[in-house]
Amino acid sequence: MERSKKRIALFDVDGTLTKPRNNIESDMVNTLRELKKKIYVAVVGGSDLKKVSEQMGEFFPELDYCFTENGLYSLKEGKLFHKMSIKDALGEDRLKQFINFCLRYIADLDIPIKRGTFIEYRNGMINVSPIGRNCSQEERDEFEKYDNEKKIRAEFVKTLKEKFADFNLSFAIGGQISFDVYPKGWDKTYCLQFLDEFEEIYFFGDKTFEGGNDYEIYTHERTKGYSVKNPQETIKLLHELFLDKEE
Ligand code: M1P
Repeated sequence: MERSKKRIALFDVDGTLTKPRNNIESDMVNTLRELKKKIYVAVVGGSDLKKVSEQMGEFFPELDYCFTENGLYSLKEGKLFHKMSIKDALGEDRLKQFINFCLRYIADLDIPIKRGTFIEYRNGMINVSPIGRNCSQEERDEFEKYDNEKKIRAEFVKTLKEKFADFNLSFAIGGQISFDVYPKGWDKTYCLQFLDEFEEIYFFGDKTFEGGNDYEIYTHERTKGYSVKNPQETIKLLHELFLDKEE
């Protein structure tokens, strides 16, 4: 049966479809397959294509839309159709000033451990990690706990907001060990411009609190926002909203 363009379900990835930075599990794949028989299915993640495609695993080719880096690198039915660059928006000089400042700030940070890849440059955003992105899963879990208590990332973001107030940047703490930086307006709502044809957009995310990277899209007038705590809660909600309903 032809699906109508009336409804689309749009999901955050980490904490919503998968455990943070983990791959999708088979119960979620099966649920999304059932859902796709009824409505369109898309994801919007802060991460880049490599990470989102790894995490979505066997369901990745089945996505109707895949908005990586908040939609700054967007695919429809597996094909790239839109790309935006932070380098062009900010200019090399400002970009360099910003990166240099972050590296100095991290060098002076006294935290229990540091690893490598403190700055990850992506198409549409910069990802900054005080511990370094190539820490192990155990080290990332430890950092998250430490950061919850010491607010290392929140302090860092506060400093950057003051120092670079005229750069027109947004900051989002979306995961466990890092935060994302991009021009204002390039948050997850950016992807909504590509979904004009849908009457109803159901958004599911876990970081829906103010300051979380799902907040803007969760509260946006174009979406019906649902806040979840983990993938199991997402599955439960999908049953209540779509799968267990006779249509
Ligand atoms: O999808 C949420 C976030 O996932 C990762 O965060 P972290 O590595 O800190 O757990 C990053 O890819 C980040 O960009 C993204 O927003």
